[in-house]
Order: sequence, then C-alpha cells, then structure tokens
Amino acid sequence: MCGFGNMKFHVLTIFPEFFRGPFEHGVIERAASAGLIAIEIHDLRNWTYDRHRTVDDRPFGGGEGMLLKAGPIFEAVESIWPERSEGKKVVLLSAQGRKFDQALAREFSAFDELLLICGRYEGVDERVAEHLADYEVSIGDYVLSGGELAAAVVIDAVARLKEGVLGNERSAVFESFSDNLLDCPQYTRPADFRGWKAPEVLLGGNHEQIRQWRLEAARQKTARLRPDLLKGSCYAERGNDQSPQQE
Ligand code: 9D3
Repeated sequence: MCGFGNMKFHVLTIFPEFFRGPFEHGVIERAASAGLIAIEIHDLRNWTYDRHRTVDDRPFGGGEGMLLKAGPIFEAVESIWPERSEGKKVVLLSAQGRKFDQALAREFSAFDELLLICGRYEGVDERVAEHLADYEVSIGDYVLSGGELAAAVVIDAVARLKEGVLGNERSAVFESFSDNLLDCPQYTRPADFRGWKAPEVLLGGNHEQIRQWRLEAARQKTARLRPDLLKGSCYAERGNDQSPQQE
C-alpha cells in the first residue's frame, strides 16, 4: 500500500455527466461510500462569464480546431484550491504528457488531493501546462477525444492503492508490474472446458511445483506479449528449461 488516510480527487471537465458512470461500481464505489476517497466533479463552464459560457478559442498562428482557454481553467483551480500546498497536485491529462504507469500511480497515491484537468478539442493553452499543472500525463500512445476517460483511468489506478480500498492488502503489493512480470495464466472449473484442459500441475497439491510452473508461465507470457517488461528483469536471462504449456 502507498497512501494512508483518505484522498480527494477533483475533476475539471466540460462533460461533468461523463463521470456519473465510471465511479459508481465495484472497488471505487465502495471506497467512496466508506469515506476512504472522495471524488468531486467540477464543470469548467462554471468559470465562464459570457452569455455562451465560452471555454475554447482559435489557436494563435492558425491551425485546425479549437483550444481550451487558460482563463477558465486557472480560475477554476484557484477557486477550488485558494491555497496550494505540497499535498495538492494539479494533473493535466493531455496526449503530449508523460506516460502514466504504476510507478506514477504510486507517486500520486501519496498526495492528499489531486485535481485532474481534462483536455478537449485540439488541446489546451500551453500556459496551463507551464504555469498551473504539476504534471502533464498521457495514458498511452493512442488518440482519445479528450481527457475524461484518461482521468477515470488515473483515478481508478491511484484510488485502489490507498490503504483500505482493497479488502485484501496483499493484492496491491503482489501485483502485476511490481517485478516486471505479467500475472501468470489462471484457470477455474471445469478442469476440461470444450476439450481445453487446465494444466495438470494446478490440479494436484504440489505447491512448490505449482509455484515453479506459475513463474515460468508468467515469464513465457511476458516474453510473448510484453517483451519490453522483461528488459532489466531478473527473469530475462533464464533459459527455456521448463515448459508450462504442457502441464
Ligand atoms: C493535431 C493532433 N491532435 C489530434 C490528433 C492531437 C490531439 C489533441 C487532443 C490528440 C488528442 C487530443 C485529446 N486527447 C487527450 O486530451 C488526452 C489523451 C490522448 O489522446 N491519449 C492518451 N492520453 C490522453 S490524456 C488526454
């Protein structure tokens, strides 16, 4: 576990309705009900003062599309947090950001409050990244329509690291990516499904054999699907001496 005490997430968005769904299920909903985390959604248009509640404008120098203006975003953050402090961090979700990963999720889980700004349109006035945000974060190398889904991903990954959010404390500690290996393949009943058999070794009670099979199966699956994870891992140099695919 990383963070102790409860944690508050603020989301600044032009689509507040988007967040009705994602946090109303499972682990995150239970953590919010138990008061371990709190999530507040803020409509960026509350910090506009014109008749059309304008949040966007055309880019200087020309170019496609519209940008989110700096003004409403700065005013929103300054009214949500009249004072900034070490435990409060502003995170801009943008396609140009540093890639989010489990290490950054752990770093975030140590803070008291996060304020996530969701980009939209073709982007956000750069002064938000330069002078307001503590972090500029992307969730991966693909194009989304905006930062809302990304904010939901970040909140999910961070919230579940807080003390008490998962029923079982061990789950967050012994998790995939903690040692550069994917989880091992797992099977449940029936042992024979449409002729595809669960590995025999898992049906017996030899725990040492099972442990060895799982490690080797995880190593092989990681090598096949995520060879990038194995680089620098202590499992990278192991010979292909065991064969988990056949029992
Ligand atoms: C001119 C090129 N633009 C469109 C293809 C760049 C661009 C602008 C705005 C690309 C995406 C977006 C909206 N995306 C996000 O705000 C975003 C995002 C993403 O697209 N991918 C991964 N993580 C994130 S976090 C926010």
